[in-house]
Amino acid sequence: MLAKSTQFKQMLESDQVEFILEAHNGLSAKIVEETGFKGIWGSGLAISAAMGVRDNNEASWTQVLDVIEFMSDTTTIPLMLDADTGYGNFNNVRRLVKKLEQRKIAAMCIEDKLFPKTNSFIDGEAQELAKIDEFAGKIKAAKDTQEDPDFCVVARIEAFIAGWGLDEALKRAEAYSNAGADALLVHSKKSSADDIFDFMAQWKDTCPVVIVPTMYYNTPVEEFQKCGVSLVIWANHLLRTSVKAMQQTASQIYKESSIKSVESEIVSVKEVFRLQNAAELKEAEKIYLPSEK
Ligand code: SPV
Ligand code: MG
Repeated sequence: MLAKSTQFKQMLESDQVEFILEAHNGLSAKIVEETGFKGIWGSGLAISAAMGVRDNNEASWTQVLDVIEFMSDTTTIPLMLDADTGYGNFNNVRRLVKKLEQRKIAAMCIEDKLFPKTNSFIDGEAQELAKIDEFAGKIKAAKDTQEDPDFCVVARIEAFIAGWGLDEALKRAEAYSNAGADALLVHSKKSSADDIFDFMAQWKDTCPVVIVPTMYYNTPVEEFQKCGVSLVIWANHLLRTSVKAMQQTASQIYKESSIKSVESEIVSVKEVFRLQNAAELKEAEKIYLPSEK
């Protein structure tokens, strides 16, 4: 089997548009893989929400690292970590890359905002962008640090989010591509994909483009393929569906003071054991554990 980083690089470089789905812990990561997805988005929003904190770097970077270690251990497909701003300056980024490679994380995405970051859908226009050369330095530092040649650094451009528009987005794209980024993530909060189409029409295509259509979910994916997007991230949908399921089940059990009616609506305990691969442990015990006569 190809290294996770190589799998990810091939997705970025393939001719067709590829899709990865958000996960926020080992279990959801496993479900993403089992479903057939070729990759996992380690979403900062979803991981922080699952921890019960805000998407403002309230969880420390090593706490995030612990979560994605579980996600990586339980899967064979590549994971791209949403590493926010890189949790500091170029030096923090260098250490991060080292730790990610040790955990077989295929890629990281860093965004050109300031630490501590704020989610792009909260007062985007009020958010300050990083200086272009400072952010380019982070990208270069990451690329100079990685030991696995296929580890990917995706540079996320927040120019549209912060209200700067196309020219600024293109200027940043060129600088980040020159700094060595393996791909650019162009983010937009519009309900149409106009920002993305405008960008793609002008982009010189020196490196692949990644998008996050959370807000422009109505746009048919063929449009993304047509304009040359390489990778689409479905960024938070397992988190959001689990919130709904948990709210419904919690409320039903609370109202009925009984677990009888929810039983047929939730997975069996056996299914949980299957996802945990309990069967493998049984087999291993036969080999390694002396049986008591
Ligand atoms: C995330 O999933 O954490 C992202 C995408 O960064 S967004 O929430 O759209 O900023
Ligand atoms: Mg994020």
